[in-house]
Amino acid sequence: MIEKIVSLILSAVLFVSGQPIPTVPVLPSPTIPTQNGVSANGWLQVSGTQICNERSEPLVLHGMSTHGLQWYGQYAGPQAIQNTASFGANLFRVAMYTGENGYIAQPESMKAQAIAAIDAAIAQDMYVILDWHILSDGNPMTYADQAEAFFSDMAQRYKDTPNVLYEICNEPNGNVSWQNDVKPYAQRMIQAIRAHSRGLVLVGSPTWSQDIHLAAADPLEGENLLYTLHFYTGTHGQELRARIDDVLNKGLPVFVSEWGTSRADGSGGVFLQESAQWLDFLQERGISWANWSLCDKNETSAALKPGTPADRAWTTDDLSESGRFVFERF
Ligand code: IDC
Repeated sequence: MIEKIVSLILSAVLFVSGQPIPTVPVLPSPTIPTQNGVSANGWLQVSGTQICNERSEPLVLHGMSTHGLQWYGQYAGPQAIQNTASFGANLFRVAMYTGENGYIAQPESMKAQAIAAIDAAIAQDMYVILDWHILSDGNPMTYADQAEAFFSDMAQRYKDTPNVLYEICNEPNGNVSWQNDVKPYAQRMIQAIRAHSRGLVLVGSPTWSQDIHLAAADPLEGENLLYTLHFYTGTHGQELRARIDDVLNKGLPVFVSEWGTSRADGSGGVFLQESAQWLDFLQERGISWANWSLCDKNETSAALKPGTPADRAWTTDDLSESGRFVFERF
């Protein structure tokens, strides 16, 4: 599309100026409008605090997170993922809840759903985060054995696939410590994943993945690790942004694997001015992000209007206020 426009402008200019019109090749429109997909960038690596592509060029990932697969799995299907890619996203996050009738209650079907979603994102040339979505089970150690078996299996399955990023614990919360719970848990998962894959590993922290300063004071050993910071623009602001700058200065790579335009409970607002301020901040620092969430639930953080079908293409008319704002920023 861009090539076509450039070529048309060029032709017009040359026509008016009376010079011969060179033939500028018009490339066929790619199925995926994003120029920042996996085929163009390959395996990701962390260099300093920045994600880089295979050629060590900085790369920023932008996209959507699903809601819980067990509730809104239809929006993790091939058509919904293709729709998201067609708006320009190069990232998709597959939120597989552990509690709340998720993986722990039904491991086989949840795993099958996660694999189907990952494969659909791969088909769209997207990077895709596999998110072990702990929430009501606040301490990742609670299901560490299941997590270890799961990540070992998935890292083996996708060992030759540069698309997949591993988010090992969505949001530790409650009575949980970095040093005694999250860090040792992360060490176990990193070992399990690294036995097969060099893909990026995203690590959470206590207080719903806000305590990156604790990780910065006592970081993990290893390569291609990033630390997640989650925020909701109706609740979190300057204090958390200052915290990000603080840890970046200490050399800690940060990935915003979940943020919302609402309050932290997923409702209220939407807070678009605050959201713009946040996204500008992230952009200036080259920080990647995924927005919560791709579903039609009647809550302001949902990107789709209630009743939006998952099995057809979407126009901006199908997007909620939040969805219009976020998709515009891809
Ligand atoms: C919220 C959903 C809401 C659901 C609730 C409990 O938006 O519909 O009822 O979970 O499952 C998070 C979590 C994310 C939350 C989201 C908004 O990672 O699961 O989703 N949030 O509350 N952390 C901070 C906010």
